[in-house]
Amino acid sequence: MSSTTPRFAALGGVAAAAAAIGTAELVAALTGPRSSPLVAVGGLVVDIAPEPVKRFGIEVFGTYDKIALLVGTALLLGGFAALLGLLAARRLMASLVGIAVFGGVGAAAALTRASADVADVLPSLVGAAAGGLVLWAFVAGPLELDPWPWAPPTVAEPPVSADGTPAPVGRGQRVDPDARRRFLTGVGTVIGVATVGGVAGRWLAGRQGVSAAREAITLPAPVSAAPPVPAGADLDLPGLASYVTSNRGFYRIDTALVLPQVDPETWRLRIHGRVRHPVTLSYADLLARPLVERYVTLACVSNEVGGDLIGNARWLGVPLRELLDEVEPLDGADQVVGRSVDGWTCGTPTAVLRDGRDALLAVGMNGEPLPVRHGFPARMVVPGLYGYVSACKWITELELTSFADFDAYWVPRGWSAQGPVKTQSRIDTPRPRNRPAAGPVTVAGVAWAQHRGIDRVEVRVDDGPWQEARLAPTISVDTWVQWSWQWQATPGRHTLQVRATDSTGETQTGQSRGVAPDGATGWHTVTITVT
Ligand SMILES: Nc1nc2c(c(=O)[nH]1)N[C@H]1C(S)=C(S)[C@@H](COP(=O)(O)O)O[C@H]1N2
Ligand SMILES: [Mo]
Repeated sequence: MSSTTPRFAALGGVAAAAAAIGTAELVAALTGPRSSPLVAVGGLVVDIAPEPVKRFGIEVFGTYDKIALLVGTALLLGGFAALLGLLAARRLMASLVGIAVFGGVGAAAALTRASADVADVLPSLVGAAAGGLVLWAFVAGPLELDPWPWAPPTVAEPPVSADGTPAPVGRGQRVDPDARRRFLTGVGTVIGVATVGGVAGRWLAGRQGVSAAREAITLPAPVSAAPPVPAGADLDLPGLASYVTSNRGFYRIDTALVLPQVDPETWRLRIHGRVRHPVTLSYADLLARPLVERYVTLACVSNEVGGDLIGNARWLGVPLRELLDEVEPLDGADQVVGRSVDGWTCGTPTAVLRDGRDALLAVGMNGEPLPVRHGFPARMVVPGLYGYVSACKWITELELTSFADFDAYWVPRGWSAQGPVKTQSRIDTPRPRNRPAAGPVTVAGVAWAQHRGIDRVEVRVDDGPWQEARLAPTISVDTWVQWSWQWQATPGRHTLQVRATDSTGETQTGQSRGVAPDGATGWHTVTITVT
């Protein structure tokens, strides 16, 4: 059927895949970024990947785990495409069916996404059609159109074997240079056009975002302002995390491959389930209520000992306790499920939200409307609980239910249904690469035990006695605290360790445990070479 050499067939396959993806991204500019097959399949993979794989992704790539996933997917697709090209050179129909299967997988994945609609299958289907067309043009060549500019290369002289029959074309045979040039130009053109189209599609999709709507918002002043940051709370040392984390510097963890763009005009929060008076609130309703502003330190359960998946911000919002009091949870409704527009859920104990702590339905972060990546227009922030059980971003529902009746997103994936933050401490300076000079060295870091508060931080050198560090002032039991300790450092390699004790008198355990199922334990340990 084809005279294409294997390398060229593979290239044709890659060009077909590029055409498919570029076209799909362009169509997704109309149907929404989450209908892009890359994003939809990636999202499905994130949801169904076994827990250890996901943890590996977060550990190795951290906040870049999503980029890594997309790049990995693209590489994998490229490999498959090359194989499909090879197949096409022999069995065109089979390879076209292969492309159709890919398109079908993309379309099906798009349909599994939360709040998907039928149009979401279009990017995958139109993309697959474009890919099939390109593959056909390259590998089989439309015979009626001769000479077709993208005709597959032909051998200059048909080789003839000893018995006079034409020998099959294969590896190592020479291709007519003109046909070869045409083919490669065709491949280059298709890949170029597909890339431009794909990037344009992404860009167009991004422009439909809610940044403009967000920037137009002026948040009302709180009726209860956050206490000011006490003087000296920020030791302001190089390498030490600042006391208040900027919005740009704040860690981001979520399962969303593309950021949900939620229009505050049409956004609604439905509070329902096992309640006496279900209610639906608009963004304007929220802003019209008395708002409070509080500093709360938010931490991720996937934060390793010494890790940086933690930040402290000033949140503005409606006390969740007040909302719950109004809807009146029924007996037995011991869990409040926060549900995001993208279907993600977290389950928070109703009692925690009503015990008087500053659990907020937040609309503001450090004096601005919530950044889109941190949950615009509204999210939950609950002091003392890890984010995965409490900090639902892009929230659209609060459903009162029970822990017995519903498992939130991470629970069937092996994480604990209850996620109180563990008492932890971290050494920020010196770091191993600093190689300080012998003499006085300031050792400093942060410690946290949200909603219990830190009572004491101790440091030790080379397994020596624990020595008490100085605690900087902090705002409340819901925020982290900076600590420092003067070390008379002597030349050589030394091990520094830190441990914290919370206000209940409990000192963090030195037993090292990983992040699953309910948060890492152990003492942060750094090895420093003193010169
Ligand atoms: N919609 C949604 N909200 C979410 C998540 C998510 O995956 N989807 N992840 C949670 C987790 S695990 C954490 S630690 C916090 C992180 O909040 P941040 O990204 O604003 O730092 O958000 C929580 N809220
Ligand atoms: Mo998290």
